[in-house]
Amino acid sequence: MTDKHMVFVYGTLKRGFGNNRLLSGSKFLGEARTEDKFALYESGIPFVIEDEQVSQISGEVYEVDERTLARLDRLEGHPNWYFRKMVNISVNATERYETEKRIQAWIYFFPKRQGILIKSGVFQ
Ligand code: PCA
Repeated sequence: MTDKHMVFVYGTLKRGFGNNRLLSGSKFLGEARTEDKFALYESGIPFVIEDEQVSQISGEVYEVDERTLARLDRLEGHPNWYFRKMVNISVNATERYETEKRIQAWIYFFPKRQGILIKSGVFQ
């Protein structure tokens, strides 16, 4: 059994965006948001900044295997471009009888502000 990792994605790895193909073999766990506030910037591509508190960030959570995580790291340039860290995430209920779940998942932060601030925390 290979290791499983939870990954929270907020940008080009989401459904409907080009890089989501890297997650085509991974389990989608639901739409989600960060528990803590961060800052989402965009200049063509999105960047979440760890040390600025603007809004919760919206995205999706996937369960990925070791190999997929390594591919994501390569795509995002971890740890030299984006860097991956563990954060607290609330995953939306997918069924009416469910409640939201609190989990810990990896997120790709970016080290410096770039482009315009998206105050809603939603990249689209
Ligand atoms: N890809 C990663 C980080 C930013 C980006 O565009 C993601 O979707 O979470």
